[in-house]
Amino acid sequence: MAGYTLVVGTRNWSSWSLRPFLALSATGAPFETVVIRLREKEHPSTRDRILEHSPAGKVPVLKIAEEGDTTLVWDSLAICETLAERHPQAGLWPADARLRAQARALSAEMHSGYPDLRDQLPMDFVRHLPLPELREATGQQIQRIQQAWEEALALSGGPFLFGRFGIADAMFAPVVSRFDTYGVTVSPAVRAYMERIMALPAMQSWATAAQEEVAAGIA
Ligand SMILES: N[C@@H](CCC(=O)N[C@@H](CS)C(=O)NCC(=O)O)C(=O)O
Repeated sequence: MAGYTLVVGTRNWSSWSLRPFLALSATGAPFETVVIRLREKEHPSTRDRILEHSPAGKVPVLKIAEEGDTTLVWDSLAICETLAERHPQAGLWPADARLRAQARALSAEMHSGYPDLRDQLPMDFVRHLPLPELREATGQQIQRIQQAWEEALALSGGPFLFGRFGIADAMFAPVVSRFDTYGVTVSPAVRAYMERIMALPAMQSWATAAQEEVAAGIA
């Protein structure tokens, strides 16, 4: 059986790391977590430490040890795709081809988009912060995300975006956290979806780890 190690950044801040953590947790496979402190400038800096694990110089990274070899998968969406392929029973992509196409499109939209949202509302998992004055583009991105979630939930019937919890939910989980942190106004359907995501055991365990980082003064 393969041994998984997931290399992640500081849990309170690393939105990219949260996604594969949720997807890997959903497979039920055992895994170890290695945490690298983000925003460390002194040697060994964050960059030095990440480079010990991946030449791409970014977290998250999944290491798959099997048959005497270790395969590195870097990039959050690539890790999720790899897990979907290796754990078909986890249903990380919907079984229905049309829903799967929508789930893929939405995940890719999240992966490559929403620069203003990322810039103005960075993930700060455990804190509650005032909503800054939003640029027009940020407001539009917040509206687009809510519209996309409502459409997906209506299309699939829920409880998650495409039925059971999957990659699209994992990709958007950091946005759920951001909406919560900054008290973004959301519709009742979006609020209910956010509560379902926040209640996931894997989200709770991420929250506990992030709280410990904040209490220790490292996040
Ligand atoms: N496209 C990448 C982005 C990963 C990324 O930007 N990771 C940030 C942390 S959340 C990072 O490694 N920052 C460390 C640095 O830039 O030194 C992915 O999806 O995994």
